[in-house]
Amino acid sequence: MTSLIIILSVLLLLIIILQIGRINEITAGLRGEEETEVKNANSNGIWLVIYCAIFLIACFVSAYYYLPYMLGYGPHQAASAHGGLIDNLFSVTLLFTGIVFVLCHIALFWFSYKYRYKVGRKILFMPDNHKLEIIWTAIPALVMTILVVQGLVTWNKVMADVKDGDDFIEIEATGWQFAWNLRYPGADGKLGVKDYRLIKPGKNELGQDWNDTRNHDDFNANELVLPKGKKIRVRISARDVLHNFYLPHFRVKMDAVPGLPTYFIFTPIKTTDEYRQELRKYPEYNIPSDPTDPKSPPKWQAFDYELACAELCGKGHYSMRKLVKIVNEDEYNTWLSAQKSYYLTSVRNTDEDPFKGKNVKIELESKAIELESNLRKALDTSANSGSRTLVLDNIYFETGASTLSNDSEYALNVISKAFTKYPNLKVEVSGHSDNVGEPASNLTLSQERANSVKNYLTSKGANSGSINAIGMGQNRPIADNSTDEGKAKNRRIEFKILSF
Ligand SMILES: [Cu+2]
Repeated sequence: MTSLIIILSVLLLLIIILQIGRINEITAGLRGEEETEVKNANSNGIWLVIYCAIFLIACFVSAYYYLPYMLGYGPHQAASAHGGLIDNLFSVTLLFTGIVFVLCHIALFWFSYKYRYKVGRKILFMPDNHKLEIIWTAIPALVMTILVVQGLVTWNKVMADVKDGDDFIEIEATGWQFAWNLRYPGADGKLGVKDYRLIKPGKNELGQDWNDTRNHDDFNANELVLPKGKKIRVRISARDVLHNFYLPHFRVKMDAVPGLPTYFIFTPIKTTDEYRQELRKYPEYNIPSDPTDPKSPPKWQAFDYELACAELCGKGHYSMRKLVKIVNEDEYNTWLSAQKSYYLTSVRNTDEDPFKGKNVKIELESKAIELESNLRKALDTSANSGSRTLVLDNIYFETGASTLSNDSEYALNVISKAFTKYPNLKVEVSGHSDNVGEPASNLTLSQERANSVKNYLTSKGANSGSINAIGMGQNRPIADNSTDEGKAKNRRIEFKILSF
């Protein structure tokens, strides 16, 4: 119905215009052609000048009206260290093109008024004019040169890669239809290698090579959380089609190209909260964020930085939006420590894990850190003496033998440091076994294993008289020997602090 009304109205309008034209023709016939033409030319000329004035005023008023929403103006100053350079580039370009825009429009409309039809006015035919040609070629060429040179200088500054010894955090953003995967390097600060041939949907989205131990602590984040004031290098790649890694508030924008990794380096200089406080100063951001709910928080409070895909990559393109949070160093570290390694949570000891059933460095290291803190507590004179026995579940022997495996070094190094720190430390090292095999041979093996630990510690400087090594065999289980896990718990070395 509405479209029918619209079609009818347009038709009616056309008929009216047609009729006006015919009336004009008839009156021209009555008055004389020339008189009418002069009159028309006069009124056309005047209306064109009026239109030009209204148009230019509207341009400036609308620009002023939208100033608080435009990047680079009002509260939207760049939130990155390099952002100002890019804003400056836009401002200089806008200045030149703005001058040309205003002057051209004034000239265009003024000329159509000034040189409107007049009785007896002759048209000047000018085939060419060298001087004019030179002027209107030289000025744009000069302006273009200034813009291009400034652009190149800015590009080289913004795109300079990190140098050896630079302090920076490297993360990775991989785009696909339709999501971003954000990968952080974990505690080692290094992203592990990946290979597209290893990609397995739902199991290994990036194709991370689990043989590379640098992958073991990498984690994927749902939001881009970054600390203020730290240099960030983003590795950008795509898995299917072209995407674009765009952080508008940081003036970061780079294509994500399948098969061709790109990068962008930037330093956030405003936390999310600081940016919100800037917005708060503007009345435009003090209205409810949800226009239908007057009780919703004001716009400034609902503001968040965002990551978008700025390439029209398909119909789900819009859903590639992710939240970006810039926080202080402390908050960042708290967030970091709450993140879980993808390998340890989803790959470890599955069929995908090349280290299935074996120790991995990351676990050995975290067990060593745990032991260090337990040992510190055990040697704390203010703590009660009940906690002076430590169960060492991270000392490993070769199967059925008393030879220490290399993986034991993580735990033994922690222990030997205690002997250096406390020269009077006296301990009892006891070996325990599960109930598999003969009790007598279990007793012998546990004694030999305790001896191995003692020998290792004395080789690292501990006094042999301060360590009493004993074998307990299967006599003191701490878990149920009927399950595999229970047996594993029972095969252990205990470290009892006698005095220090
Ligand atoms: Cu995309």
